[in-house]
Parts: sequence; structure tokens; C-alpha cells
Amino acid sequence: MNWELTLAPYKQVVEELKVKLKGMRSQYEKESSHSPIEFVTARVKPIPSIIEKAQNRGIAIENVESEMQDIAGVRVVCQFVDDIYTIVDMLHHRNDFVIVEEKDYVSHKKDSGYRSYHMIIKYPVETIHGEVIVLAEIQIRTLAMNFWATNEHSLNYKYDGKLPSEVRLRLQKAAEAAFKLDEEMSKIRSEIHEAQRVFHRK
Ligand code: 0O2
Repeated sequence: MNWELTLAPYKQVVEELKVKLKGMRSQYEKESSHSPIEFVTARVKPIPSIIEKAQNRGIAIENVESEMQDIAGVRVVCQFVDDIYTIVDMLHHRNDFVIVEEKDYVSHKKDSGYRSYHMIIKYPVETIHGEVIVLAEIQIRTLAMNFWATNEHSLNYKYDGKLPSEVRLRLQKAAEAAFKLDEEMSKIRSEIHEAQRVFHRK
């Protein structure tokens, strides 16, 4: 497998999606005081992680392009839970890619406590050999969900995916606390928006 050639279209996808989503963010900022997008990050999965995930999921290396959905990954982070659904709705109305699967782990959290909205898309990329359709995953989550997921991800890495039960329980509690924070912030959302409007005028 020539990884450099294989991953080239994925690099292009993440760059294009980043530009488009950041474009939406600046348009929001110009047209209204609140942007549902706080920030956008993107990455191509590192080769060792692709190989490890393929082994764990029983995917043959020659099939990773058709079977691994998150080699290209874009993350959209929002302030409020409602913003997630505003972005989902906006993405539904775009015609530069096709949505093939959606997983709402915001309303239905994973057992780990993980919350995020996942959208798998088929994105057409122009290469020197013509159009290539690439699978990509868009994750949409709040700042609190992102904080939790980032820490849980590091701990999983540290314990090689085998979290001690005490750590697992603490993480589940922390996930609930993060969700409570999101709920509380949503309740004072209009106050926060008003503060942001005043801040923008200054
Ligand atoms: P990395 O390092 O984040 O790139 P599936 O279980 O396949 O039906 P899912 O959950 O959408 O559906 O797919 P998958 O492959 O399990 O997870 C895709 C990505 O979602 C993961 O990528 C994580 O980024 C994130 N994710 C899913 N579940 C969890 C979780 O419990 N905790 C955290 N922190 N992140 C999660 P990778 O492959 O882990 O790698």
C-alpha cells in the first residue's frame, strides 16, 4: 500500500471541509452576533491508527478506503447543544456532498458517557485523474462534550483501552457533569447572547 498516494485525497477533503466550515463561521459572525460554530479542527487519521483500527475491526488493509469511515475527520465545536442541531440542519441542506449515515450520540450517549453528533459523508474530490469519492466523518459537539472526549481519549490511550473500573466510573460521572453544564448554559443562553452582542459592538 502506498500510503502517501492513498491518503492524498483525504488530505484534500479535510482542507476543503475546513475552509468551507470556517467560511460558514465567518459568515455567521458578519451577519449575526452569534455563530453556532465556535471552532473547527480537522485531521487525517495517522497511518499507525488506521492500521490498528483496521486490525481491531477485522478490516483488510486493501479495504480501508471503502470500510473505514473516519480516515478524514472534521470536528465542529459549538457553544450550545442547540447549535449542534443548527449545524446538522445546515449540513442537510448542502449539495456539495452526500450524507450516508448519521449517529446522534448527543441524545443517545454511548455507554462510556461520550456525546457527539456524527455524520458520515461521501465527498467528491477533484484529482489530476478525475473525481474521487471519499468518505469523511464530521463530528459536531459542544465545548463541554469536547473537553470530556479529549480527556477520555487521553486516558484510553494511557490505559491502552482498558480503563480501570474506578476511572471508568469517574469518567461517567464527569460526562454527566459536562451534560449538566451544557443544560445550565442553555438556560442562560439569552443572557450570554446579549453579553456577546454588547461585546461585539465595542
Ligand atoms: P481518533 O483518534 O479520535 O481519530 P461505530 O461504533 O463504528 O458504529 P462510531 O462511534 O461513530 O460508530 O465510530 P467509531 O469508529 O467507534 O468512532 C469514531 C470516532 O468517534 C472515534 O475515532 C472518536 O473520535 C469518536 N468516539 C467514538 N466513541 C468515543 C468514545 O467513547 N470516547 C471518545 N473520546 N471518542 C469517541 P477513533 O477511531 O477513536 O480515533
